[in-house]
Amino acid sequence: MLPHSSTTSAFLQELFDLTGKIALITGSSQGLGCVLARGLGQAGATIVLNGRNREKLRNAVCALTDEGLKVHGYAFDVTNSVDIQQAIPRIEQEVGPIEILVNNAGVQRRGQLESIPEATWREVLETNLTSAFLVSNQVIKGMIARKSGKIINICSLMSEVGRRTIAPYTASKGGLKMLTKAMAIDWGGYNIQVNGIGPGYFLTEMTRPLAENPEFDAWLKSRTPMDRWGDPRELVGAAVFLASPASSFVSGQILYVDGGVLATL
Ligand code: GCO
Ligand code: CA
Repeated sequence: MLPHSSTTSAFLQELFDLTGKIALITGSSQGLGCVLARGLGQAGATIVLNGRNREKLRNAVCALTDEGLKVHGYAFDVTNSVDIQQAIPRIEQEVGPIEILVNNAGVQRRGQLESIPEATWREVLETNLTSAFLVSNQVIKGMIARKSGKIINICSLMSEVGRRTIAPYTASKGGLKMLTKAMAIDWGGYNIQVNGIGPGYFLTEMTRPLAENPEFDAWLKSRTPMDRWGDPRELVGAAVFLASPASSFVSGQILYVDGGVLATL
């Protein structure tokens, strides 16, 4: 194995280095959001965690700080426009300009569509879709002024296909895919790239009930060419790529990280 030449390291550093960049990841005190935040931090970014639960947020900030990362935490509700209008300027004042925004906040509420209460429908759409609109429209002000920025919307396999009992989530993630393209169109002229990551099935709090169900586990593996669940850390590469100069002319794309599920019937 040839040792990494210094020119190779310098080249890679140039392409994927996030040092000096500030990244806000919504819904990042646990789950995929926290794993993505850790990855962006390990790539050099100063990370700003967000969640509604102050206790969970504090624990996540402490854990990532103990790992030597530059971390801040701001508790605000990404479905509440007043909360957002106060939080974003505060973050930009106290930490600095948000150059990378990851709209990750999301909830899953399962049930037969005909028995989904209106309040549940609204909760899913507001958390998974409207939040991206609300938070991005605050962060975009600085990005437009600086003529530079990266937005990554965490879509889903369900941006393309559905399955029984998750209609609100599927609708929200389909909307998020198209909002990603719409953002790329409206904001491309300011040198802002907007892309999505579409995770397949990863082992997280959200999917634990599924993984613990032997039938679902067997079905999922039969539907996945790589025959396994994803490890959340396998999403980090896509996030670093879409957050870095390496993707400077990539916009409006959804990068699916799904073990091949979408490639097969
Ligand atoms: C489900 C799961 C999925 C995953 C993920 C897959 O109930 O099928 O919750 O929706 O969360 O979104 O991409
Ligand atoms: Ca398989």
